[in-house]
Amino acid sequence: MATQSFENWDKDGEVLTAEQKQFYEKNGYIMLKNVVPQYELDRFRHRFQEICEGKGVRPEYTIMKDISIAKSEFKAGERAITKLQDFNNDPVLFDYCKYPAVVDVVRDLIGNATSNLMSMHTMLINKPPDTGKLTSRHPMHQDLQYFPFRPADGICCSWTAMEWVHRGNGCLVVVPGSHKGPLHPHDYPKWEGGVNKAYHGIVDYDPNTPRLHVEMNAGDTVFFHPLLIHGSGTNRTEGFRKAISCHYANADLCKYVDIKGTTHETTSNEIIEIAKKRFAKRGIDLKDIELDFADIWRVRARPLDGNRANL
Ligand SMILES: O=C(O)CCC(=O)C(=O)O
Repeated sequence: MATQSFENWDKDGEVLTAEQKQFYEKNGYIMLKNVVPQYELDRFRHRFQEICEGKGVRPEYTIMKDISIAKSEFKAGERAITKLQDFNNDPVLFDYCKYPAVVDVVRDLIGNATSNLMSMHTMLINKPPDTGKLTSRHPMHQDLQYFPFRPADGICCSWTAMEWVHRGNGCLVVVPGSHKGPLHPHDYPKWEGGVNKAYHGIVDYDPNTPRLHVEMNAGDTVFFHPLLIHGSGTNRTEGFRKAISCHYANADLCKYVDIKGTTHETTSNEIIEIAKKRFAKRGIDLKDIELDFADIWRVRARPLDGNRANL
């Protein structure tokens, strides 16, 4: 197999300099300016708004609502929806995952020009104005908690700001270098105002851990490692804070692993239950069927342009 770019942190990549690659290797993230142009972001925003209005919604999309807004007068539509997931087959939104300026960077971080890359997990995060219950926060967590494939170094997330994101509207918060540590145990935080579905946080996370607020303009993109500890703050503005994101895996390197008996079994059980409910809505009863967590990811994942290799 050809050398992966990340095995050569001291060499320039195709688009990143050796210095930029080393920054990622040391800190677990890198933020690049102006990666996605405004006209593409406008297409993604428009498509998201259509989905919020129920137009062209495919059965596999996961549409998540803010727990406190869902109980308020804004039960539906863009005001209530915090997240759209699983848009790998969306004719407009998947263009983000394929966007060359994003993919080229990912290749430099987890593979090389010929690696078979897969889009594993997709999200459009729409952080609405907080109701005062602080449910717009996202607890500090590691994305690897949700993934039954390894190695972690073969996975990278791109997260693109769709507008100005800053401390006031709940920008991303990262703990630089934390990707060098282990995967920590996760659970729902015990927040008074409630916690959104599947927003797990690191148990016993020390809020005094030094962290960095990543303020970004529209189109700026942060690339980060799946073990990087991160989260996001409350949206204290009257506007939405939108970002679009894709987790990529190098399918030549990564393989599904059995996570039974590990610290992320609770998360996987919850995701399996969500999947079963979705089938039940379509009249398919899987109540007594044992679903394999890896199969859920096999169905979700989509190759970018190559083949599935191991995934
Ligand atoms: O966009 C955000 O607020 C954080 C999203 C995030 O970290 C996640 O969904 O895993």
